[in-house]
Amino acid sequence: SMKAKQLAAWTAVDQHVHPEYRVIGIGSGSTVPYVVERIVSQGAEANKNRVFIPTGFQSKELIVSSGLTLGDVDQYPTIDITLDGADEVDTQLNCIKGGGACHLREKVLAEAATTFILVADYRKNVEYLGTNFKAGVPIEVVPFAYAKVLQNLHQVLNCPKASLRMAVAKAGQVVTDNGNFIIDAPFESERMKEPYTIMAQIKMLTGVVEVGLFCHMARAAYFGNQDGSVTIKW
Ligand code: DER
Repeated sequence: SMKAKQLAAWTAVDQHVHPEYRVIGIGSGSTVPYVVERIVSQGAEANKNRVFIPTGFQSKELIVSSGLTLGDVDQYPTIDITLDGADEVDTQLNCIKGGGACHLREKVLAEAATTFILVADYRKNVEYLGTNFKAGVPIEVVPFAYAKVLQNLHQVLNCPKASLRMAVAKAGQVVTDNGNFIIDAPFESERMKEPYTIMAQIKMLTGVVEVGLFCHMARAAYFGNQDGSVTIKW
């Protein structure tokens, strides 16, 4: 719910976005706008020397519309802190990302960041991945290889339900900010208990650009709860 997202975002910003942080990565989704809202509230003085790196079109629009300075990832290959949402986060802080089809650039900024922080509502706070998020592991693939990768998932990785992500507000398939396609690959719960294994197997399939499993990357995860409390995993 909205309040829970805002709670998570504000708490994370207050605890991690220090005045000396100059280069800040901003993720995508519906929770991150509250992150930006809280950073803006730190004031013009605090933000005047900062640059904000986007993880895609939505993130870029959010930065610009909030009056914050847009930075280019080429100029800032090292980022002080990246804050982003997630589709689900397990007890080891592994997470599923890519519900919004932005996980390639999100993972680049997560890896480039000294500190990577997740913000989400209580629905994303699980013991094992796949508990609530049933759509499957998002996989960005180059168009040329999507049918081959689908076949590999069905026949080699034993994931019969893997499918090409079709668009809702557009005829045909989803196309990412990078011009690629998305495959959603639902694995049974036992295998989702070892996300690193699955991530590595998928990543090795030629034509796969990036996998929406972020393993051992986050420093902490903030979850807003319905009762107004915040749960922190680290
Ligand atoms: O796609 C992603 O990984 C985004 O971070 C997104 O899925 C987060 O979801 P939210 O809208 O609940 O913040």
